[in-house]
Amino acid sequence: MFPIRLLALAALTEAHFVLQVPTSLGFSDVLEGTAPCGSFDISSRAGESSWPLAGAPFQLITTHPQSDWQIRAALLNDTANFQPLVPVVSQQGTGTFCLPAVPGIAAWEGQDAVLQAIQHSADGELYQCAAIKFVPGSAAAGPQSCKNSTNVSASFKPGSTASSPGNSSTTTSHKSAAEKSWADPASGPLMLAAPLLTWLAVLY
Ligand SMILES: [Cu+2]
Repeated sequence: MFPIRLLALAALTEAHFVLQVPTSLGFSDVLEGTAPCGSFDISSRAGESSWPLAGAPFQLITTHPQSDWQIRAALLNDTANFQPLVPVVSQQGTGTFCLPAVPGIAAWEGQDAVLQAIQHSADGELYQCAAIKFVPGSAAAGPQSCKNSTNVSASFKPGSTASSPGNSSTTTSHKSAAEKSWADPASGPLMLAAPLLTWLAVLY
């Protein structure tokens, strides 16, 4: 009995996070720290989701009590160039964490893209991806399950402007990509301002 119990405990401890919406390219407990997609093939189109430019739900389960999140996207034909969809999210609490309407990138409408979720956790950086395609139209309705667990809270990190949250060696490259994005009027901070205000209301 004891070894089985120990195994279960270990599995829970190592679960890190599991992307639920959109459909993940895959989840591997052991290899979730492997960039850019937790060891899964970034070019896979398995489970491709349509992503309305006005927003789509983003939902996961986390086992870490404190994390910073990056939610980014890249074109399938340019996967070295991830762009932030939202500023860095600072999140507390374990369980379900959901953002009901993460906006898309208008300039990429109709093109194959890859969503990437990065969890900056006590275990280091963890990754999952999803095949998505930005489509026109109003925000998609979130699933019933899109509700933060009672002990889960989140806020945008002040001054993060959707770049990298910290002090890792990759900050510089992320930042240059982000700055390019913000310089583009089509996806600049003014365009994001309205959805972000909506979100803050939902998050609190
Ligand atoms: Cu973990």
